[in-house]
Amino acid sequence: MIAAPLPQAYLALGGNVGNSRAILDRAVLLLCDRPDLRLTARSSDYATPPWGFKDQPPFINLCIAVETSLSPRDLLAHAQEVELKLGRDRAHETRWGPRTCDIDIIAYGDLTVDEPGLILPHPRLFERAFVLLPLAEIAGNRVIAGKKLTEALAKVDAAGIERLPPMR
Ligand code: A4P
Ligand code: MG
Repeated sequence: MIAAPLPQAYLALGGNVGNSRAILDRAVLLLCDRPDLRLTARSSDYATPPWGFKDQPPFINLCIAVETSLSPRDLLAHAQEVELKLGRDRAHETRWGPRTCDIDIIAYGDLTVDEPGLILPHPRLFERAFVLLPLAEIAGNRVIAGKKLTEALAKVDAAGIERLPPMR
């Protein structure tokens, strides 16, 4: 019997509190430390100017691709558990303000979801060079919500974003 291919999801990670590169590296390890989720691609780390609320330190951002048998809801719950393990404290955050580790689901297969607490594809994807740049590195030809990622990237302002060399 040939097994059906697992859904592929894209996750965006970001943080600007603490040693963000080490924290996000650990987040990728924790996310993938289960048998029903497999890492298939990981972008470089990027240093990115703060978006939204500007008066805060720069962020580190990266994107990963995973194959998973988790449902979108279970994937979100798992990502939020990882955020908590890494010290995220939602009770003391301001919207778009500083955080240790934020994990967004950018897309899950070609699924469209618009429910309380889960919107797919991520509603602010096409405004955010700090997501589009790392995502285009690992999936430039991928089309999300009818838009090819490399073409979406060409339409946003990526000034000040720096691709970082590997840590090791
Ligand atoms: N939620 C709904 N859909 C999703 C989804 N597809 N993935 C809900 C993840 N979560 C989703 O999340 C608030 C709620 O969104 C969750 O409870 C979940 O049920 P949050 O992480 O507290 O989001 P937020 O901060 O209020 O809003 P948003 O738009 O997700 O912002 P970010 O991305 O979290 O904003 N600048 C740079 N350069 N780099 C960054 O990484 N990040 C932020 C934080 C601001 N500026 C930034 C960066
Ligand atoms: Mg978020």
